[in-house]
Amino acid sequence: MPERVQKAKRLLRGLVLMSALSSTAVLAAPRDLIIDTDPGADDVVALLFALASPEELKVRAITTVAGNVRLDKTSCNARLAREWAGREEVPVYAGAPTPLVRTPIYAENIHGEEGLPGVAVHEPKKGLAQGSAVQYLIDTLGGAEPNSITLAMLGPQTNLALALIQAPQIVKGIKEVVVMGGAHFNGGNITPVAEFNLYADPQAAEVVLRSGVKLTYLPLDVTHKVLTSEARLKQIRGLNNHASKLVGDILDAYVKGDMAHYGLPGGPVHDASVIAYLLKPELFSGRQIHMSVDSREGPTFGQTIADWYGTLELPANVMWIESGDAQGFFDLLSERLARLQ
Ligand SMILES: [Ca+2]
Repeated sequence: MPERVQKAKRLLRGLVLMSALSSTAVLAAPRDLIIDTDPGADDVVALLFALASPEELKVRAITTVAGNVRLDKTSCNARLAREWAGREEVPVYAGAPTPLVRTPIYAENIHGEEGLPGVAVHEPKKGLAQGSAVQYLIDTLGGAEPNSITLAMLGPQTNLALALIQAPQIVKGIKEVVVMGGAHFNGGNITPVAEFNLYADPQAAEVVLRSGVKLTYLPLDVTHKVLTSEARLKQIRGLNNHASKLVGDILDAYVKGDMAHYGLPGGPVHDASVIAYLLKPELFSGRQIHMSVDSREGPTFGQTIADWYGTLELPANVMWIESGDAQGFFDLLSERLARLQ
């Protein structure tokens, strides 16, 4: 090969390397994130997971909503998670105490009276931020650079729906919305066909869906494949810090009901999958599909209609995640929990 060709090839390789390095540098900037949540056992695990990952996730705020338990309790548990993570600089804003239209429902049978099974709940040292979560979303998303802020939706989508109804222009500040919710192949967990977060406020999910924002759904289809096991719980407990003891105690109590009800060998940690997806999307796989939500009264209230096979020939409006690497998830969760006190 002539020397000048070799020289040109070396130069080209250098340029490719430089461009790869510069794109890595761009990717390495932490993602601006707002976590909207209704803690909830799995929400608390998700919050600890996210707050232990500051290199990738810049958690701007935690916004709370009624869901698993009443709003005062979800707001207390969100502040507890923040305290346990040693991240009290992250503000917690309380949001909607009731769904948009339907009568409120809670899941105290799963998450306990306080919304947090297996551990003692106390009043956290630091209080709530002033103002409502809905106003915070309007102000923050409205004032943000275009496509700059990600929302992790870990409960009913009431807060974001209210913000979008009051100020539809805020959609431009949103980079993407990643939802734990819905069910298709798996079937539901609150009715035979509906998953709790969508059933608790289907009209809110419809508002978010109609806004045209980039949406990813992590439904029960995937969370029921990412299950605890004795070895995985031992892996977490083996970290031997306060956070891992808390997560071990919470999960021990939380997974029992699901294991018995579904006959599963372990329990799902639903909301934490959203954080794992944001940190390491390669652990998951899915498809761009068309999805709608049934908000009519009746036996299919709250069901997500996920057109996995493209039967309706409608444009795709969500990324629907269908499977995940369970051991990869627990390895990542353990690695992050190890960083906490
Ligand atoms: Ca939740």
